[in-house]
Amino acid sequence: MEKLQISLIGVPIDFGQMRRGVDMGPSAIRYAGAIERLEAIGHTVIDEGDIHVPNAAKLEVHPKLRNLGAVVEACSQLSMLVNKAVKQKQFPLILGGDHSIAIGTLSGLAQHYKNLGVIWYDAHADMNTADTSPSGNIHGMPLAVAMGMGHEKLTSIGGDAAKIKPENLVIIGARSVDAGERALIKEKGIKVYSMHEVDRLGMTAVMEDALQYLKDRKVDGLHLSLDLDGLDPMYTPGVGTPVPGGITYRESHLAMEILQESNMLTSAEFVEVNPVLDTKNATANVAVELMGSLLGESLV
Ligand code: B3U
Ligand code: MN
Ligand code: MN
Repeated sequence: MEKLQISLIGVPIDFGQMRRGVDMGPSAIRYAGAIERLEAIGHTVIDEGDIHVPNAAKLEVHPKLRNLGAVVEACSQLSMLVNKAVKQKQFPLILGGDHSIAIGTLSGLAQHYKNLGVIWYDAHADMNTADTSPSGNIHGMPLAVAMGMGHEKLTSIGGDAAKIKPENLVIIGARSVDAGERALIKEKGIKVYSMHEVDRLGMTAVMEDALQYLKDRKVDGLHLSLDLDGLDPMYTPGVGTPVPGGITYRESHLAMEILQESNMLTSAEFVEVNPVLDTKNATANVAVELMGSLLGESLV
């Protein structure tokens, strides 16, 4: 296994949704031993610390995009840091924060990868726009933004062009999808392995299929965006919008191991860890264990 220079970037933001506390996610994940775990595998970790998240109340407000100004600020900074990491041949590993941060991550990655593949491990499709969103929460919108849809202030971070192609995206674990998102998935022909497919095919087939699909599209990089609410809340209770009937702990480790074996992965982010809603930091602990499987820890 290739030993990586990992650029660890914390994004302590909770403005993309309404449950306070997910801004403590990076601390919770560090406290759960992320750096030690990655170093034990043999990787070098360059800890960039946490980016500065401005006070939302002082920035632009928008009736249908909660805390727009703060999200734009944080994502712009993150985009630059991710860009810098990739330029220096480092592996960006981003710790959230709510899922709105993926707008910044994908923007930074798009500066280098012109045909980026994305695996979106999530109970949700995160593909709303201000017009379709039932909540006005930007954490439900990053995929729409990355495909070039949504408010100009969001889509223009790191350049006006779309950051990802709909045909290079695979969603795994979906089980709470809004009407507007469903229409967009149909319209764009987006590949989704919902919980139906996970149950029916099993995680091995889902992952092998997903990776073959992305290989066939000749992706030049592969980003994993892992929302801890993709797992069943039995394993990861510390998330803002838990949805029952999720992916198991074992299936998740298996998915991470298959991703590692593929040798395709070029970046990852772990989001929506909210220690305030958790018991005994369970969710951050699972995040760190999954990072281990993803980045080459072996069982025996
Ligand atoms: N789809 C809903 C709920 C939601 C999205 N992402 C999370 N929750 N974590 C929305 O508000 O867009
Ligand atoms: Mn999400
Ligand atoms: Mn989610």
